[in-house]
Amino acid sequence: MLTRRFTGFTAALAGAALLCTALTAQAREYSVSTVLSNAFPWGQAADKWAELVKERSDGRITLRVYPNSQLVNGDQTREFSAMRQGLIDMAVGSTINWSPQVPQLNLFSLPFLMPDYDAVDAVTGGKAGEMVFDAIESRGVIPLAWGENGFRELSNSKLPINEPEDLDGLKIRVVGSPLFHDTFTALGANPTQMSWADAKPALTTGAVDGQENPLSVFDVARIDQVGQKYLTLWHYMNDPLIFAVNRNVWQQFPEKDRELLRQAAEDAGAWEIEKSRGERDDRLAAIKERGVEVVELDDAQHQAFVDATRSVYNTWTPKIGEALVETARQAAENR
Ligand code: X2X
Repeated sequence: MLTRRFTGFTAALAGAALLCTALTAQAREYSVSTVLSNAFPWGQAADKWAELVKERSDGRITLRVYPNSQLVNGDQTREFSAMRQGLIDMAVGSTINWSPQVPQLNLFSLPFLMPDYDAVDAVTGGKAGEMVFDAIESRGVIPLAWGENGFRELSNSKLPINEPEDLDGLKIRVVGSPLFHDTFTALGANPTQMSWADAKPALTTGAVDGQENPLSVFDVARIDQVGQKYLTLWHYMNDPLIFAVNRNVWQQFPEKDRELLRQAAEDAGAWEIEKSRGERDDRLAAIKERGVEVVELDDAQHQAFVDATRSVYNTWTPKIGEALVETARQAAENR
């Protein structure tokens, strides 16, 4: 009896030891944070990254995507800090949401810095992009590749916006950087900062009159259903995404896995950028089809918005860094 019990106990111990070995030998799962789910290009970019990494590592490395900013309780402006601290292993994040911790990331939010996709590619793919990546790395996070949330367009429930004066007094939901507060204040609007999680409820109740987001977000989140009847295509900023990894996590990977992760991020980013740009016309058609009144600005109207926000560009340039802004400006100009 005693012997049998003892045998049972040793067997259990041996079993536990085996389980431990199996667990340590088993590949670790790495968390990847995103704000938007895979109903949107943003979440699809993260899924693609996970898929490529799994495939190319023969299942050794598993990335698990956690959408809706759930790893930071909905507060997307804390994503970068959480990744730096190691609460999150990796992220595909917006430059806007990380800009409170990395001031250089405000570059992309400078009003009308990048007029078209070629300008975006010239900035992210050139010296300015390298400078931005250096700034991220100096803050303890390893950036790997670019993706794209898209050109942010302006919607509201009250009236067609053709000129800055139309924004007078409108309550606009804005994202996490104080730069947006300054931009909308310069335009005469009444900006309120809130997370994406709070934005749709605020639009639904009429707590705010308007918002700005890429067409893909407007389309997939069905922003037209919460009373946003007017949409102005002013392309005032492009919102790039960055694939990145916590530094300690990165350092634990052998060189060949780092290369695998980086290449997979680049391929996923390029895939997502092409797909999301390619879908833009169809999204716009779908939005119009639902009865949203779309305003496209002529050159003079566009210039009026550029002029009205020039002061923001000038005030924020030294905060971002004169050299970085100048490098980006030239890249955009010589695209
Ligand atoms: O909050 C937003 O507007 C969103 C989803 O576009 C970002 O996270 C920047």
